[in-house]
Amino acid sequence: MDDLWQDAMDHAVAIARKSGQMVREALRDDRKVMMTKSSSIDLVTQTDQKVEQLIIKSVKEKFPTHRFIGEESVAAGEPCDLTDFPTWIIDPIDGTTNFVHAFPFVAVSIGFCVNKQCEFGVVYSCLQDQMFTARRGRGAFCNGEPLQVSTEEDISRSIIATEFGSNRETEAIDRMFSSLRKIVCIPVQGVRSAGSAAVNMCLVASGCVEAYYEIGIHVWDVAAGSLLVTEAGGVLMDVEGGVVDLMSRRIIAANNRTLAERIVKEIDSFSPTRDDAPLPKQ
Ligand code: LIP
Repeated sequence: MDDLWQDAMDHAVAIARKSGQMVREALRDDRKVMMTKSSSIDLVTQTDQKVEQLIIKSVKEKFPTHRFIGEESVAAGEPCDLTDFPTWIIDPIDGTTNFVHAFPFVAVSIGFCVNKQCEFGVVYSCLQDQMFTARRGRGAFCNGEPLQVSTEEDISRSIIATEFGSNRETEAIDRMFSSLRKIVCIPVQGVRSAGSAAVNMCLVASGCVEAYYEIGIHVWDVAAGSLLVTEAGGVLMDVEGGVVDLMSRRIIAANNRTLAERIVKEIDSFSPTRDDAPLPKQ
């Protein structure tokens, strides 16, 4: 296995840890300084922006030809196009609403793709000091300890995680809650929402949660976590059962295909505007 990307992964771990320190420090003084994006509940803070700038600046210095997809860069008008070039897919604070409320699931998420394939993923759950890492073909780890998904095959003996995002349009809400009701009434043993897609996927990789699904996420929320799940022995699937498309804003991350396919049966799906959809003409 070539070690071509090990240097990049080592940098990702180091900058994620440094970013996590910034987040913890900001919790004390400026987490309430926030703005809104697509709606009054789609939050962004100065810390989101500072962390993303720190990560991108540090990567550009070491890997000047690499490209970026960053949540706040895209929000500022940068294109969200995944090409074959080495690309860093960054969510500076996954769980921004949690950050503003000091709710303890706040993650720095860094995925790295080449030829549209994830080579490594790093998720730093910085209030819990848990560094989740995965390198394609080499397993998934938390603080250096190997991760393995749950072995449970029976969804009625499972915990399922999901989120409701920031879309409050009636059609989307109706479908999300119809899906939730059907899954709760299987019945499953529990439903959980960490408030962070990346943390939910780390919980699947760790075997604490059997599956996570969501419609409305973005590629930066799930790029790193997707490799953590598969390298821990789990599977990814589209909510309608096909191959997952990280730009589609839809995902199921599960411990095995049996549970993933069972969840597909209960989801009333819909298709948000893709992350790589052409920007509206000015
Ligand atoms: C969050 C995602 C979560 C989703 C939230 C939000 P952010 O990411 O991790 O799954 O439900 O609406 O998008 O915005 O905190 O980076």
